[in-house]
Amino acid sequence: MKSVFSLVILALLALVTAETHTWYYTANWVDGVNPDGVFERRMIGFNGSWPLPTLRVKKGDRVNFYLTNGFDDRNTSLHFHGMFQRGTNQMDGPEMVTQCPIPPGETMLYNFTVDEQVGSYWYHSHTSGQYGDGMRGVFIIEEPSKDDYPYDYDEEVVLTLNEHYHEESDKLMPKFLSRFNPTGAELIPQNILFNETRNVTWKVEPNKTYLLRIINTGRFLSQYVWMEDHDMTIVEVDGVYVERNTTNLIYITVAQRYTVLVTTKNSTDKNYAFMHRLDPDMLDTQPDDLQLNGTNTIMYNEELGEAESYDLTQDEIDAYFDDYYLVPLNKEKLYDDADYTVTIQVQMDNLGDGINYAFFNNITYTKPRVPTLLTVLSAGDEATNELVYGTNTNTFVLQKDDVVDIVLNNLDTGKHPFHLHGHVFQLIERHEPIDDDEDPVAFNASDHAEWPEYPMMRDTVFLQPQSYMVLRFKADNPGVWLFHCHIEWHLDQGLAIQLVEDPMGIQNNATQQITDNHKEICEKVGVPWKGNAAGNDVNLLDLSGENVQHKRLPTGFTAKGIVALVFSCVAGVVGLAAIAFYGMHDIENVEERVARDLAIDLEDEDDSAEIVRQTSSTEGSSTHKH
Ligand SMILES: *[C@@H]1O[C@H](CO)[C@@H](O)[C@H](O)[C@H]1NC(C)=O
Ligand SMILES: *[C@@H]1O[C@H](CO)[C@@H](O)[C@H](O)[C@H]1NC(C)=O
Ligand SMILES: *[C@@H]1O[C@H](CO)[C@@H](O)[C@H](O)[C@H]1NC(C)=O
Ligand SMILES: *[C@@H]1O[C@H](CO)[C@@H](O)[C@H](O)[C@H]1NC(C)=O
Ligand SMILES: *[C@@H]1O[C@H](CO)[C@@H](O)[C@H](O)[C@H]1NC(C)=O
Ligand SMILES: *[C@@H]1O[C@H](CO)[C@@H](O)[C@H](O)[C@H]1NC(C)=O
Ligand SMILES: *[C@@H]1O[C@H](CO)[C@@H](O)[C@H](O)[C@H]1NC(C)=O
Ligand SMILES: *[C@@H]1O[C@H](CO)[C@@H](O)[C@H](O)[C@H]1NC(C)=O
Ligand SMILES: *[C@@H]1O[C@H](CO)[C@@H](O)[C@H](O)[C@H]1NC(C)=O
Ligand SMILES: *[C@@H]1O[C@H](CO)[C@@H](O)[C@H](O)[C@H]1NC(C)=O
Ligand SMILES: *[C@@H]1O[C@H](CO)[C@@H](O)[C@H](O)[C@H]1NC(C)=O
Ligand SMILES: *[C@@H]1O[C@H](CO)[C@@H](O)[C@H](O)[C@H]1NC(C)=O
Ligand SMILES: [Cu+2]
Repeated sequence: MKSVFSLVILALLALVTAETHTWYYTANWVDGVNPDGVFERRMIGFNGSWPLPTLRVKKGDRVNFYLTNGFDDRNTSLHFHGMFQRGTNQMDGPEMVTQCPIPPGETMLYNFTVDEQVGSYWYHSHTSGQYGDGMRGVFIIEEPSKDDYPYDYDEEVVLTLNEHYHEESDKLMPKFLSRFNPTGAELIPQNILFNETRNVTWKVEPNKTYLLRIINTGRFLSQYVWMEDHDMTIVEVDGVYVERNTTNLIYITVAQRYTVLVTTKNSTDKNYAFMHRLDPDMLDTQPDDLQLNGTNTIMYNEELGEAESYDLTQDEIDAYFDDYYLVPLNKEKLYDDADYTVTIQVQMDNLGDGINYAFFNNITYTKPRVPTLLTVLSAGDEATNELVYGTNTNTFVLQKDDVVDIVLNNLDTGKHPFHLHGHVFQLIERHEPIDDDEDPVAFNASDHAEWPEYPMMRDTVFLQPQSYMVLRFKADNPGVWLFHCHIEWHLDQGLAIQLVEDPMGIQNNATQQITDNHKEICEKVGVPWKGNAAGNDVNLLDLSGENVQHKRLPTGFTAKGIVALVFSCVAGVVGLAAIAFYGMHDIENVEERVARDLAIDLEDEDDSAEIVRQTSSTEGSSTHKH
């Protein structure tokens, strides 16, 4: 009796203290920003300022975020990265997955609660290229009081990491997704950013413990993070508290968060370097003028000036902390064996338009004509039939409360950071990287490693080159959740699948119904809010008119054909400087890469190879290097 009474009191208290945070912001360009101190450009800000504000809420609060599209020439959207959005799937953000894009002049209300989560998160546009242009910010969910935090600390500090391009995404993306870039070489950034700028001074006091929230809000590159003569104790990853584990070096992919405790020295007789470095293995080429390292100062004493940079050897870098070994503080056990397994292989390949795409199995994610959540809501009993979601959206329907394994086999030679919306998952196995000159290794269910008793959990995790990993989660959150590579280049190449979790549970829930505000946005932007992936709401099984990927290359049309074509076109039309600009410095290497991507034997066709070499030898540009 007494305990029931106190529970009621507690519930009432929670109601009393839960706050609604109402924010109104207009997204638009901000002119004359100079994040890296060497190049002025415009960035996407809120209400005329950039960088974007850090939003803070407490567990149990409600968020009412009114986003107005202030651009005159583009749609937008907003994703709160890592939020479960339980019962509020349409507030998740990705356009054509859970919502219609917001057209210029319109306002969308993102209305959700944060009942179950705490920790470091972030928010960003989920419309191509926009977050790389600056539309990104930090979102912190605090415990109701600092005493509820499981670890002691004195002060909390936020730190975002990023890479930076001098050009806008509107210029970059067409160059990347182009037949003139047949190997899909990602464009190279011009700089590395620390807290959205460079050469930062972090003023600290001696003998204090700082809770440092490190968030990679980049669009492409992982970063190494280390400090001169200071350790970092990891206590939280992607909003999941972990048992403390101390390291001197963190490897953080885009979209990941590491919250660490740093205890300062007792004396103020020295300042120390705070270093970070872009992962060079993810770059196709490394221009001489690209600074991989950023040097910042842990400032104990202003009179002593900035710290000198502090290097690690390659061996030390290679010994970065592997997040696989972290243990969730709540000791969540390995879930039961999977009820359902999604096995997907990652592959990069060219389609008939000559462009290099990314595939899960043989499908490159192609947007449906109706946002998938709105198809769920309007498809009646057919919502459980994968067909209504289209043949090119890579959609999997999951049963309520199933334990699901995602097995990822990587046929590509690159690392990829994968993110699941609406969940954290257990990383139950991750195989080491396989060298370029060996064959990719795939997961074998009847011959797997021993799985941990308490697997590490988070929402973004990297997959090693030509290797595999297995993720496990519970389908306990009805909604449509995107699972994708968080490298913007690769998402735009189509490296995504959609998980439709418990479609009938979505349909039958009052809180999941389309809001009037959302319906109006769809009408204004001209996207139907009902029907199958082809927009057909009469015959749900008729998908004629759906968006589909380009046709495959005709047989006989070879990689070297593309390369020869590309180089003669580029040389003729744009000039050879453009080749270097596109990142294809080493022409013979390009040829090999295309051949490998297309599984073609180079020995057979010497003529087109000759064309390629001749083209390359006429080149005299100083940016070309071997
Ligand atoms: C942003 O601008 C809008 C109007 O342009 C204003 O109503 C709103 O209060 C501003 N938001 C903040 C947080 O200042
Ligand atoms: C950082 O330092 C570099 C090299 O000294 C300088 O060129 C750049 O302008 C600085 N950037 C900022 C934002 O202070
Ligand atoms: C906004 O989205 C709609 C629907 O996908 C599309 O037709 C329109 O071209 C987009 N607007 C812009 C400016 O890109
Ligand atoms: C609707 O969704 C919420 C959040 O997931 C859940 O708590 C509630 O039980 C659901 N209602 C029904 C009728 O399924
Ligand atoms: C936000 O959602 C809650 C729950 O569905 C609803 O009661 C409230 O009216 C919504 N807020 C606004 C401003 O629409
Ligand atoms: C990063 O920027 C935020 C917001 O301006 C600031 O509160 C924080 O102290 C900065 N972090 C570091 C390490 O300087
Ligand atoms: C460090 O701080 C602790 C309390 O937080 C205090 O007891 C101790 O004397 C301090 N030591 C120095 C060297 O300042
Ligand atoms: C600072 O001094 C305290 C005792 O006063 C000691 O416990 C702590 O280890 C010292 N910290 C460092 C970084 O030396
Ligand atoms: C920066 O990074 C590179 C790794 O490519 C390394 O060789 C170099 O010495 C680093 N340090 C500094 C201070 O530039
Ligand atoms: C800490 O990490 C190491 C690997 O770096 C691992 O062996 C150890 O089990 C971890 N301990 C905890 C408590 O997370
Ligand atoms: C993928 O392959 C399957 C079977 O091999 C085939 O049915 C399907 O049409 C292919 N899809 C695409 C988009 O090529
Ligand atoms: C998977 O492992 C089993 C057991 O070791 C083995 O018999 C089988 O050949 C393996 N399959 C593949 C495709 O390697
Ligand atoms: Cu990727």
